Amino acid sequence: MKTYRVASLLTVLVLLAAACTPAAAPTEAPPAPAPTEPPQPATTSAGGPAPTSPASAEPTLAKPTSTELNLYGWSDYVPQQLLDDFSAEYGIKVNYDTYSSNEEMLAKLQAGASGYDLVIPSDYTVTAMLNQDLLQPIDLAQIPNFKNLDPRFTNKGYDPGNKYTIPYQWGTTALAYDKTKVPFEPKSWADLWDPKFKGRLVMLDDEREVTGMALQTLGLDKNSTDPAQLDQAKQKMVELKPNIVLFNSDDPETSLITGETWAGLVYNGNAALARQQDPDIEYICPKEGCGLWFDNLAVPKSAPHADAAMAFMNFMLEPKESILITQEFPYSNPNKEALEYLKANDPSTYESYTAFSATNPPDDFLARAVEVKDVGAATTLYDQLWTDFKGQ
Ligand code: N2P
Repeated sequence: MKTYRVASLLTVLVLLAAACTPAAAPTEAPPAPAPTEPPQPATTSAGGPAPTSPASAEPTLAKPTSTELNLYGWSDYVPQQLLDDFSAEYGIKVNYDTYSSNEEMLAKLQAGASGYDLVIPSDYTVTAMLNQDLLQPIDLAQIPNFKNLDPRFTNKGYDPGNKYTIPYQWGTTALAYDKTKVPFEPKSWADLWDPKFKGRLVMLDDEREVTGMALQTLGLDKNSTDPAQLDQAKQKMVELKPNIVLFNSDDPETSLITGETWAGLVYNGNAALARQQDPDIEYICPKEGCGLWFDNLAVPKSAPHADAAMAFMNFMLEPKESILITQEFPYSNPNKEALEYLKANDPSTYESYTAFSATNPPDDFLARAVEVKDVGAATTLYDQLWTDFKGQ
């Protein structure tokens, strides 16, 4: 008993000394035995001096032990080079499975798909996933490159404090057109209903954006949950159908480039990709308004390789990795250090990025862009409307 008291006292003194020494790591000291614990032999209970490690501002990053990462992301959205770089750095094989809409990804996870480590939900889908307890928290201490992000794109309402998500890309959903093909210059969504556009429009296969556009055209809230208003939107969409030749969310830019379509509702990156091939492509936020979205990396609760997912989130925020995204899939990049890197290392891409409304929307464009919000129970109204509309 006497031996124990002396040992405890020694331990406390050692801990105190460790806590007072700047170079020591107090958290690594063995805890003092609780008084209720049975006495320990003197040889093991005294504890040695706490192991010391050099003081450093950089947190120690956990090295993933997983050897695979299953990414489930939008099609045409994550550059193969970025995945290859990650594999080379960490010895982790990446499998990239794709989807074309938030709804497709969510339905798959809701149905119990459990092999995915990383998904890329938009804002409103983050809300839905959090409400359904489908995501796991992330440890920002393991993602020091988070500091590279422009604060305008962190701490958003759908995930205060970025407890579950890391910004990936952001953008708008608006009207792209080929100025040499359209019969007149569109200024408003309502212009797309003109019979001159018969069989010449492309629409994203995106129920919230297309319905939202119809609502905006009617002067209604893009996130309306009123069944009567949604019915009005559906009627309006049905009237547009003769002008729509294609629903495509993967590569709608192709039809604009080939001339199959003259105009349509697309994501900003689609317009930017079209513009690279065809300088006559314009991209506007019509006077009734357009869409605004923020896509994020997130880790499903059931992820088998969450450690690899966390490592990837930090890795893709490295400026030289992040610019691979902008170079290949020119949506808007929330990583301000990456944009600086792009400016210094690839000035021509940076110049096209800053000069075009799709990648760098002017203030008056953004002022009319409305974020898609989770509509809770009304989601089924949108789902039903979309099925009816597509089937008609
Ligand atoms: C990539 C689609 C971009 C995602 N094909 C729009 N939120």
